[in-house]
Amino acid sequence: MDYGIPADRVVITVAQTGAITNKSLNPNVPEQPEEIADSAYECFNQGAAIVHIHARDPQGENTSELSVFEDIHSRIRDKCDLIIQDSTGGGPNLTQEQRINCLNAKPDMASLNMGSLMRVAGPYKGVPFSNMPEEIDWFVEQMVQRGIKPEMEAYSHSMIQEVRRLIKEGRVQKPYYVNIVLGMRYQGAEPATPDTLTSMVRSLPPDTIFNCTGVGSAQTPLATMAMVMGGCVRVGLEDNIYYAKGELAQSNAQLVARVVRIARELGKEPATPAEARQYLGLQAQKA
Ligand code: KMH
Ligand code: ZN
Repeated sequence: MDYGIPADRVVITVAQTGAITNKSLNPNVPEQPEEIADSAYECFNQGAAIVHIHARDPQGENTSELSVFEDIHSRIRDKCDLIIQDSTGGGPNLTQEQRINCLNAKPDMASLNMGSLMRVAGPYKGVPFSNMPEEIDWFVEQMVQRGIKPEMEAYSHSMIQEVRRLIKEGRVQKPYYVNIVLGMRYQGAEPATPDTLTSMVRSLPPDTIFNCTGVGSAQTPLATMAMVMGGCVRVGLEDNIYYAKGELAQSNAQLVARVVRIARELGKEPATPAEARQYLGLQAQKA
C-alpha cells in the first residue's frame, strides 16, 4: 500500500486552546467545552479536518477530568465529523497518569510527545516536560489498547530517533503520523527555520505522513513551506496568538481560513475529515 496525501489536498489540524495560552494572552482562546466546540465547528466550516484538544476546568486551569473531555467530544460530534485528537501533553500542572486520562474519552487520535524538553521561562521555569522512553512506551500502549492513533510530536532531530525506535519495536502502525513542531522556546527544541524543517522531513522513516507546526510568528511561513513539501499543517491559538505582528488573532477560524487561502493558491483543497480518515488509516467517526 502506498501511503501519503494526494498532491491536491492538505490535511489541516487546528490546535485551539493549548496548555499555556489563555484568555489573558488572547481573549479569543476557547477554554470551556461550549466555546471549544463552537470554535471547532467554525474551523471545520473553514476547512479543518482535525481538532487538537486541551481541556480546562471552570477556572481556566488545565484539567484531566474525563467528564470535561467527554463533554467537549460529544458537543463536537453533535455538530460535525471532525477528527478528535486529544492532547496527552496536557499541561505542566498534570501528572503522567492525569495526562493520559483523556484516552478514556475515546478520541480518534492523541498526541504522543517523543522526548523531554525543559521549560526555561515563565511560571514553570525549571519544570521538565517529561517524556522518558518508558513513559512514551506506556502512553503508546494505552493508545493502541483503545484503538487511538498516536500523533507523534517531534521537536528535534533526536526525537525522530525515538519515532524510529517505536517503529522498530512494532509499537506503532502504518501510516506513521509525525508532527514536526519547531520554534518552541524550550531547552532542547529546534528553531523554526526552513533548514530544520527540510532536514527533519528528510530524516523521517518511510511510510510516514508528516505535519508541521510552526510556533509563534513561524506558524504561517512554515505551514506554507510544509504544504509545498506535501505535508499536513497545524495552525491555531495554542501555538500562535497573533494574526500579524502586534495584532491578536480574532479566532482560530481566522487562522484556519488564512492557511486555506494559501493552500488554494498552491493548488490544494483542504481535506475533509472523511478524506483525512482515509489517508491516516483511521476508523469511521466514534460514537
Ligand atoms: N503546544 C505544542 C507545541 C501536546 O499537546 O501534547 C505542544 C503540544 C503538546 O501540542
Ligand atoms: Zn497541545
